Amino acid sequence: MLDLTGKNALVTGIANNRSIAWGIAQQLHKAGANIGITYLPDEKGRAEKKVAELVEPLQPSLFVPCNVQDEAQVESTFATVKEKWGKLDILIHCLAFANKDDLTGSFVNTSRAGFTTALDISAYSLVRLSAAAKPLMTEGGSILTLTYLGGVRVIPNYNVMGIAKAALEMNVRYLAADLGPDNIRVNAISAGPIRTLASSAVGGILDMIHHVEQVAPLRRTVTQIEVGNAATFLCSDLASGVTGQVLYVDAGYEIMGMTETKS
Ligand code: NAD
Ligand code: 0WE
Repeated sequence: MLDLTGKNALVTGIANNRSIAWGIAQQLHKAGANIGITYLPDEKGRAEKKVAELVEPLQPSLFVPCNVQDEAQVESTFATVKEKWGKLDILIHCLAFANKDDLTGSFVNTSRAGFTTALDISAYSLVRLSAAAKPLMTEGGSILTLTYLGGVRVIPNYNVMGIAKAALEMNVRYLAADLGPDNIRVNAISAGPIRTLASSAVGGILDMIHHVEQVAPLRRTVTQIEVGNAATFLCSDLASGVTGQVLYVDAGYEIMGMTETKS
Protein backbone atom coordinates (compact mmCIF):
# COMPACT_ATOMS: atom_id res chain seq x y z
CA MET A 1 0.00 0.00 0.00
CA LEU A 2 0.95 3.57 -0.57
CA ASP A 3 1.91 4.85 2.86
CA LEU A 4 4.44 7.53 3.72
CA THR A 5 4.02 7.29 7.49
CA GLY A 6 7.38 7.79 9.22
CA LYS A 7 8.91 9.44 6.15
CA ASN A 8 10.39 12.94 6.33
CA ALA A 9 9.73 14.99 3.18
CA LEU A 10 11.38 18.32 2.42
CA VAL A 11 9.42 20.36 -0.15
CA THR A 12 10.91 23.34 -2.01
CA GLY A 13 9.13 25.70 -4.40
CA ILE A 14 5.89 26.72 -2.69
CA ALA A 15 5.16 30.37 -3.51
CA ASN A 16 1.35 30.36 -3.27
CA ASN A 17 -1.76 28.18 -3.46
CA ARG A 18 -1.27 27.64 -7.21
CA SER A 19 2.28 26.30 -6.90
CA ILE A 20 2.82 22.74 -8.14
CA ALA A 21 4.86 22.20 -4.96
CA TRP A 22 1.73 23.01 -2.93
CA GLY A 23 -0.18 20.23 -4.73
CA ILE A 24 2.70 17.85 -4.02
CA ALA A 25 3.01 18.86 -0.33
CA GLN A 26 -0.73 18.33 0.23
CA GLN A 27 -0.69 14.83 -1.29
CA LEU A 28 2.49 13.80 0.56
CA HIS A 29 0.86 14.98 3.79
CA LYS A 30 -2.33 13.08 2.95
CA ALA A 31 -0.22 9.91 2.53
CA GLY A 32 1.13 10.41 6.05
CA ALA A 33 4.52 12.04 5.45
CA ASN A 34 6.07 14.42 7.95
CA ILE A 35 6.45 17.69 6.01
CA GLY A 36 9.22 20.30 5.95
CA ILE A 37 8.94 23.42 3.83
CA THR A 38 11.54 25.74 2.36
CA TYR A 39 10.65 29.08 0.84
CA LEU A 40 12.47 31.77 -1.16
CA PRO A 41 12.90 34.68 1.26
CA ASP A 42 12.39 38.31 0.21
CA GLU A 43 13.56 41.53 1.89
CA LYS A 44 10.21 42.38 3.49
CA GLY A 45 9.49 38.90 4.81
CA ARG A 46 6.25 38.81 2.83
CA ALA A 47 6.95 35.42 1.22
CA GLU A 48 7.65 33.91 4.64
CA LYS A 49 4.29 35.11 6.03
CA LYS A 50 2.33 34.09 2.94
CA VAL A 51 3.79 30.60 2.67
CA ALA A 52 3.61 30.03 6.45
CA GLU A 53 -0.12 30.82 6.45
CA LEU A 54 -0.75 28.59 3.43
CA VAL A 55 1.06 25.53 4.75
CA GLU A 56 -0.27 25.80 8.31
CA PRO A 57 -2.85 22.98 7.78
CA LEU A 58 0.00 20.56 6.98
CA GLN A 59 1.62 21.36 10.35
CA PRO A 60 5.16 21.40 8.94
CA SER A 61 7.75 20.36 11.51
CA LEU A 62 10.36 22.43 9.71
CA PHE A 63 10.01 25.79 7.91
CA VAL A 64 13.21 27.37 6.62
CA PRO A 65 14.38 29.98 4.08
CA CYS A 66 16.33 28.54 1.16
CA ASN A 67 17.45 30.60 -1.80
CA VAL A 68 19.28 27.94 -3.83
CA GLN A 69 21.76 30.56 -5.08
CA ASP A 70 22.85 31.24 -1.49
CA GLU A 71 25.35 28.62 -0.29
CA ALA A 72 24.87 29.60 3.37
CA GLN A 73 21.11 29.08 3.15
CA VAL A 74 21.51 25.67 1.49
CA GLU A 75 23.93 24.59 4.23
CA SER A 76 21.74 25.84 7.07
CA THR A 77 18.64 24.20 5.53
CA PHE A 78 20.21 20.75 5.67
CA ALA A 79 21.83 21.45 9.06
CA THR A 80 18.30 22.10 10.32
CA VAL A 81 17.04 18.87 8.70
CA LYS A 82 19.84 16.94 10.42
CA GLU A 83 19.21 18.58 13.80
CA LYS A 84 15.38 18.32 13.78
CA TRP A 85 14.79 15.09 11.85
CA GLY A 86 18.08 13.17 11.91
CA LYS A 87 17.27 11.56 8.56
CA LEU A 88 15.67 12.65 5.31
CA ASP A 89 13.58 10.36 3.07
CA ILE A 90 12.09 12.58 0.37
CA LEU A 91 13.34 15.72 -1.36
CA ILE A 92 11.05 17.65 -3.71
CA HIS A 93 12.84 20.07 -6.05
CA CYS A 94 10.10 22.22 -7.58
CA LEU A 95 11.68 25.51 -8.59
CA ALA A 96 12.93 27.29 -11.68
CA PHE A 97 13.87 30.79 -12.74
CA ALA A 98 14.98 32.64 -15.83
CA ASN A 99 14.99 36.38 -16.43
CA LYS A 100 11.71 37.42 -18.03
CA ASP A 101 13.58 38.99 -20.98
CA ASP A 102 14.98 35.56 -21.82
CA LEU A 103 11.50 33.97 -22.06
CA THR A 104 10.41 35.93 -25.09
CA GLY A 105 11.72 36.75 -28.52
CA SER A 106 14.75 35.34 -30.19
CA PHE A 107 16.67 32.57 -28.35
CA VAL A 108 19.89 33.42 -30.17
CA ASN A 109 20.06 36.70 -28.24
CA THR A 110 20.20 35.00 -24.82
CA SER A 111 22.89 36.72 -22.74
CA ARG A 112 25.68 34.90 -20.93
CA ALA A 113 24.37 36.22 -17.62
CA GLY A 114 20.80 35.13 -18.39
CA PHE A 115 21.94 31.67 -19.43
CA THR A 116 24.01 31.32 -16.26
CA THR A 117 21.14 32.43 -14.01
CA ALA A 118 18.62 30.04 -15.59
CA LEU A 119 20.97 27.05 -15.50
CA ASP A 120 22.21 27.80 -11.97
CA ILE A 121 18.79 28.16 -10.33
CA SER A 122 16.84 25.67 -12.45
CA ALA A 123 19.38 22.87 -13.03
CA TYR A 124 22.54 23.12 -10.89
CA SER A 125 20.40 23.53 -7.76
CA LEU A 126 19.22 19.90 -8.10
CA VAL A 127 22.84 18.72 -7.97
CA ARG A 128 23.60 20.93 -4.96
CA LEU A 129 20.48 19.95 -2.99
CA SER A 130 21.07 16.26 -3.79
CA ALA A 131 24.64 16.48 -2.48
CA ALA A 132 23.37 18.01 0.74
CA ALA A 133 20.55 15.45 1.03
CA LYS A 134 22.72 12.38 0.37
CA PRO A 135 24.37 12.03 3.81
CA LEU A 136 20.95 12.48 5.49
CA MET A 137 19.23 9.79 3.38
CA THR A 138 20.65 7.06 5.59
CA GLU A 139 17.74 4.66 4.97
CA GLY A 140 17.66 5.32 1.24
CA GLY A 141 15.54 8.04 -0.27
CA SER A 142 13.69 9.57 -3.15
CA ILE A 143 14.52 12.82 -4.94
CA LEU A 144 11.99 14.29 -7.35
CA THR A 145 12.17 17.30 -9.65
CA LEU A 146 9.74 19.00 -12.02
CA THR A 147 10.46 19.40 -15.71
CA TYR A 148 8.63 20.45 -18.86
CA LEU A 149 8.37 19.25 -22.48
CA GLY A 150 10.27 22.40 -23.51
CA GLY A 151 13.41 20.56 -22.37
CA VAL A 152 13.09 17.99 -25.17
CA ARG A 153 11.13 19.85 -27.89
CA VAL A 154 11.26 23.46 -29.02
CA ILE A 155 8.31 25.33 -27.45
CA PRO A 156 7.93 28.99 -28.52
CA ASN A 157 9.37 31.44 -25.97
CA TYR A 158 10.47 28.75 -23.47
CA ASN A 159 13.95 29.46 -24.83
CA VAL A 160 16.71 29.34 -22.20
CA MET A 161 14.41 27.45 -19.80
CA GLY A 162 14.35 24.64 -22.37
CA ILE A 163 18.12 24.33 -22.16
CA ALA A 164 17.88 24.43 -18.35
CA LYS A 165 15.27 21.63 -18.38
CA ALA A 166 17.41 19.53 -20.76
CA ALA A 167 20.28 19.91 -18.28
CA LEU A 168 17.92 19.14 -15.40
CA GLU A 169 16.69 15.91 -17.03
CA MET A 170 20.28 14.80 -17.65
CA ASN A 171 21.10 15.69 -14.04
CA VAL A 172 18.36 13.25 -13.05
CA ARG A 173 20.10 10.43 -14.95
CA TYR A 174 23.61 11.13 -13.68
CA LEU A 175 22.36 11.58 -10.12
CA ALA A 176 20.33 8.35 -10.33
CA ALA A 177 23.44 6.46 -11.43
CA ASP A 178 25.56 8.09 -8.73
CA LEU A 179 23.14 7.71 -5.81
CA GLY A 180 21.56 4.38 -6.76
CA PRO A 181 24.10 2.31 -4.77
CA ASP A 182 22.92 4.24 -1.66
CA ASN A 183 19.32 3.27 -2.51
CA ILE A 184 18.51 6.88 -3.34
CA ARG A 185 16.19 7.15 -6.34
CA VAL A 186 16.09 10.26 -8.53
CA ASN A 187 13.21 10.97 -10.92
CA ALA A 188 11.39 13.80 -12.67
CA ILE A 189 7.79 14.54 -13.48
CA SER A 190 7.23 16.35 -16.75
CA ALA A 191 4.02 18.27 -16.11
CA GLY A 192 1.75 19.73 -18.76
CA PRO A 193 1.12 23.49 -18.62
CA ILE A 194 -0.66 24.63 -15.44
CA ARG A 195 -1.58 28.19 -14.42
CA THR A 196 0.83 29.13 -11.64
CA LEU A 197 2.73 32.26 -10.60
CA ALA A 198 5.65 31.31 -12.87
CA SER A 199 3.57 30.31 -15.91
CA SER A 200 1.11 33.22 -15.62
CA ALA A 201 3.97 35.69 -15.81
CA VAL A 202 4.57 34.38 -19.32
CA GLY A 203 2.58 35.78 -22.26
CA GLY A 204 0.41 33.24 -24.09
CA ILE A 205 0.07 30.61 -21.37
CA LEU A 206 -3.73 30.65 -21.71
CA ASP A 207 -3.42 29.98 -25.45
CA MET A 208 -1.08 27.07 -24.68
CA ILE A 209 -3.56 25.65 -22.19
CA HIS A 210 -6.35 26.01 -24.77
CA HIS A 211 -4.18 24.17 -27.32
CA VAL A 212 -3.56 21.29 -24.90
CA GLU A 213 -7.31 21.07 -24.23
CA GLN A 214 -7.85 20.56 -28.00
CA VAL A 215 -5.03 18.10 -28.65
CA ALA A 216 -4.17 16.07 -25.53
CA PRO A 217 -5.70 12.56 -25.44
CA LEU A 218 -7.60 13.45 -22.25
CA ARG A 219 -8.76 16.77 -23.85
CA ARG A 220 -7.81 18.75 -20.75
CA THR A 221 -4.84 19.99 -18.78
CA VAL A 222 -3.64 18.46 -15.52
CA THR A 223 -4.00 19.83 -11.98
CA GLN A 224 -1.44 20.42 -9.27
CA ILE A 225 -3.14 17.63 -7.27
CA GLU A 226 -2.69 15.15 -10.14
CA VAL A 227 1.01 16.02 -10.24
CA GLY A 228 1.03 15.63 -6.44
CA ASN A 229 -0.48 12.14 -6.73
CA ALA A 230 2.15 11.02 -9.26
CA ALA A 231 4.85 12.56 -7.03
CA THR A 232 3.52 10.64 -4.03
CA PHE A 233 3.73 7.39 -6.00
CA LEU A 234 7.29 8.07 -7.18
CA CYS A 235 8.38 8.92 -3.63
CA SER A 236 6.70 5.85 -2.12
CA ASP A 237 7.95 2.28 -1.84
CA LEU A 238 5.49 1.38 -4.63
CA ALA A 239 8.07 2.94 -6.99
CA SER A 240 11.04 1.19 -5.34
CA GLY A 241 12.26 -0.10 -8.72
CA VAL A 242 12.00 3.22 -10.56
CA THR A 243 14.95 5.61 -10.88
CA GLY A 244 16.41 7.96 -13.49
CA GLN A 245 13.03 8.38 -15.18
CA VAL A 246 10.96 11.24 -16.50
CA LEU A 247 7.24 10.52 -15.98
CA TYR A 248 4.89 12.58 -18.15
CA VAL A 249 1.88 13.87 -16.21
CA ASP A 250 0.44 15.87 -19.08
CA ALA A 251 -2.94 14.33 -20.04
CA GLY A 252 -1.03 12.44 -22.76
CA TYR A 253 0.02 15.49 -24.79
CA GLU A 254 3.62 14.30 -25.25
CA ILE A 255 2.71 11.29 -27.43
CA MET A 256 0.87 13.31 -30.06
CA GLY A 257 1.97 14.33 -33.54
CA MET A 258 0.02 16.24 -36.25
CA THR A 259 -1.21 18.63 -33.59
CA GLU A 260 -2.20 21.50 -35.93
CA THR A 261 -5.64 22.85 -34.96
CA LYS A 262 -8.04 25.23 -36.75
CA SER A 263 -8.28 28.72 -35.24
P1 NAD B 1 5.75 28.69 -8.92
O1 NAD B 1 6.03 30.10 -9.29
O2 NAD B 1 4.61 28.44 -8.02
O3 NAD B 1 7.04 27.97 -8.35
C1 NAD B 1 8.35 28.34 -8.71
C2 NAD B 1 9.13 28.39 -7.41
O4 NAD B 1 10.50 28.62 -7.66
C3 NAD B 1 8.65 29.51 -6.48
O5 NAD B 1 8.20 28.97 -5.26
C4 NAD B 1 9.91 30.34 -6.28
O6 NAD B 1 10.01 30.89 -4.99
C5 NAD B 1 10.98 29.31 -6.52
N1 NAD B 1 12.30 29.89 -6.78
C6 NAD B 1 12.69 30.71 -7.79
N2 NAD B 1 13.97 31.07 -7.64
C7 NAD B 1 14.42 30.44 -6.52
C8 NAD B 1 15.66 30.42 -5.82
N3 NAD B 1 16.73 31.14 -6.24
N4 NAD B 1 15.78 29.66 -4.69
C9 NAD B 1 14.71 28.96 -4.24
N5 NAD B 1 13.51 28.95 -4.85
C10 NAD B 1 13.36 29.68 -5.97
O7 NAD B 1 5.54 27.94 -10.34
P2 NAD B 1 5.36 26.40 -10.71
O8 NAD B 1 4.75 26.42 -12.07
O9 NAD B 1 4.67 25.67 -9.63
O10 NAD B 1 6.86 25.89 -10.87
C11 NAD B 1 7.40 24.81 -10.13
C12 NAD B 1 8.22 23.88 -11.03
O11 NAD B 1 7.35 23.25 -11.95
C13 NAD B 1 9.29 24.58 -11.86
O12 NAD B 1 10.44 23.74 -11.94
C14 NAD B 1 8.65 24.64 -13.23
O13 NAD B 1 9.61 24.69 -14.25
C15 NAD B 1 7.91 23.33 -13.22
N6 NAD B 1 6.86 23.17 -14.23
C16 NAD B 1 5.83 24.07 -14.31
C17 NAD B 1 4.83 23.90 -15.26
C18 NAD B 1 3.70 24.89 -15.38
O14 NAD B 1 3.06 24.94 -16.43
N7 NAD B 1 3.36 25.64 -14.36
C19 NAD B 1 4.87 22.80 -16.13
C20 NAD B 1 5.95 21.89 -16.03
C21 NAD B 1 6.93 22.09 -15.07
O1 0WE C 1 8.96 26.16 -16.24
C1 0WE C 1 8.01 26.90 -16.39
C2 0WE C 1 8.07 28.33 -15.88
C3 0WE C 1 9.48 28.82 -15.84
C4 0WE C 1 9.70 30.26 -15.51
C5 0WE C 1 8.74 31.26 -15.60
C6 0WE C 1 9.09 32.58 -15.30
C7 0WE C 1 8.12 33.71 -15.43
C8 0WE C 1 8.51 34.92 -14.62
C9 0WE C 1 10.97 30.61 -15.14
N1 0WE C 1 11.32 31.88 -14.86
C10 0WE C 1 10.41 32.85 -14.92
N2 0WE C 1 10.82 34.14 -14.65
C11 0WE C 1 9.98 35.18 -14.55
O2 0WE C 1 10.39 36.34 -14.34
N3 0WE C 1 6.90 26.43 -17.07
C12 0WE C 1 6.92 25.09 -17.61
C13 0WE C 1 5.72 27.25 -17.32
C14 0WE C 1 5.91 27.87 -18.67
O3 0WE C 1 6.74 28.91 -18.86
C15 0WE C 1 6.75 29.19 -20.22
C16 0WE C 1 5.91 28.30 -20.88
C17 0WE C 1 5.37 27.43 -19.90
C18 0WE C 1 4.44 26.29 -20.11
C19 0WE C 1 7.46 30.16 -20.91
C20 0WE C 1 7.30 30.25 -22.29
C21 0WE C 1 6.47 29.38 -22.95
C22 0WE C 1 5.77 28.39 -22.27
